[in-house]
Amino acid sequence: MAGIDEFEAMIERDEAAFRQLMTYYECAIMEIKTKLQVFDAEFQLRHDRNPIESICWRLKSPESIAEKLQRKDLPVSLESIERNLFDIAGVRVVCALPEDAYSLARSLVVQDDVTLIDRRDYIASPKQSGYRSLHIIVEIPIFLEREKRPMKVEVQLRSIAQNFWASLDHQLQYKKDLDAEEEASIIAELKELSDAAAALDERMQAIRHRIFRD
Ligand code: 0O2
Repeated sequence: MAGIDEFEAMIERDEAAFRQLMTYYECAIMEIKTKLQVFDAEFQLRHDRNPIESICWRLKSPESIAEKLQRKDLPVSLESIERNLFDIAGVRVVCALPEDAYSLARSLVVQDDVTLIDRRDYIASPKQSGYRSLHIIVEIPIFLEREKRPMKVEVQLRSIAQNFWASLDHQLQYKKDLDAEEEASIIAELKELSDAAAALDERMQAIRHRIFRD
């Protein structure tokens, strides 16, 4: 694949600079994680419960970066990665319920060192597959020895039920040896299960409001 070869050649030429850029993204992830952990601790103090179930993160793999540059017909360079791809640094926040996803996203974007770049609400408007999640792209500065550098991070926020669904759906994407009919039937069933998970979330949310009277 020409795009992958070009990407590999670019990394070989500029390995130190590529590693440095990835480290900067990792630093931005650390900043976001710390902010989320602070919200969680503060929420526990004020409301006696934790909105965050778990936080995980990843740096986009070189293969996935190369594939996306090629798919979008973008130049293969470090500048192009930084300018055009906003999901190199990814943080996934699994919240108890969907309303926690919204409230955590709000808390994050109102911070004065965080800038909202993009917001995709796949909870309000699920994807065709049934995928539900709130995605925000934020820019946050990292403080290096000699400079302050704004970096972009994609934060995906979703409920436990939405995450359960997305994890199983993700496994299907690696299973490409299914025959077409079986695959279509699984996709249709997954879509139904996504709606069932959304109904479960709604009922759980209603129960929470009854318990906490909020
Ligand atoms: P990874 O980890 O990045 O290799 P864009 O080109 O930006 O408009 P993009 O990047 O596909 O489109 O953005 P989108 O669709 O808003 O979000 C992409 C990410 O959301 C995916 O990352 C998944 O993590 C998640 N996602 C989107 N749709 C689905 C889905 O139908 N099922 C599941 N399980 N996850 C989904 P990447 O790029 O696949 O992975």
